[in-house]
Amino acid sequence: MGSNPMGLIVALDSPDRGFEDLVEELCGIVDGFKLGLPLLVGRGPVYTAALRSRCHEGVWIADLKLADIGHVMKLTTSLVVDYVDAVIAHGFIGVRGALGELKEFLERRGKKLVVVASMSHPGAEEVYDKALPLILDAMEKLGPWGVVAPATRPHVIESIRERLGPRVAIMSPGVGAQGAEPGAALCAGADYEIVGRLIVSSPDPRSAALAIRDAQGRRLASCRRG
Ligand code: BMP
Repeated sequence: MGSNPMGLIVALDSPDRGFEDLVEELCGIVDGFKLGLPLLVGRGPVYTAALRSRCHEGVWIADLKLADIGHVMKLTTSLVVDYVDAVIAHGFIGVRGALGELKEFLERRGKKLVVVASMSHPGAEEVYDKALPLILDAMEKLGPWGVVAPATRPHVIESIRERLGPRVAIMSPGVGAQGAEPGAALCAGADYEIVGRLIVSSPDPRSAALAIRDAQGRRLASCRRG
């Protein structure tokens, strides 16, 4: 990865509002969209597929946060797989009978698997970060296209990048509403920052996205100089 040093993915989560105009406004300005579970369940696949048809640029990710046996994860994924590029599953479920089957299912359809390696909220230190060495062992075996790692704890991103090398795409939520500054995760080795409320709750989402891109660029320039 690392081909786009300033990746920005917008998280669309709320089921209570229409995202049609926002997607059209941001199409081509950001590097993709992440469809959250409240939106996917609340609005259903007809709505979310129609949303995707408004923007064919960038990577579209179904954030199903799957954590089940392979058989059930494949059933769930089949509901969205035709109109997204990637699906997110939890990392703690392991490879055999779970992530391995899901990866094969997605790859046969030309789609990507993204696995949560750790999370951005404080409680991730209680369990997820402690299990990180085991999860990274599993990721080495599995070879997912991408992993999720917290912008709120850049040292976790650094250790994932060091362990998994340059090929895996690291996607980092936690920017803005959860406290991380734009660009901090990129400086730690992430490829994409995932941003929800800072963009979607702004009265002017396009300007908010462009301002985040500027801030990412400034932060990257300063961390590379340092
Ligand atoms: P916001 O920028 O509004 O805090 O949204 C963050 C987005 O990233 C949400 O869609 C959330 O589900 C997701 N996310 C997260 O916040 N932390 C994680 O560890 C993993 C996530 O997918």
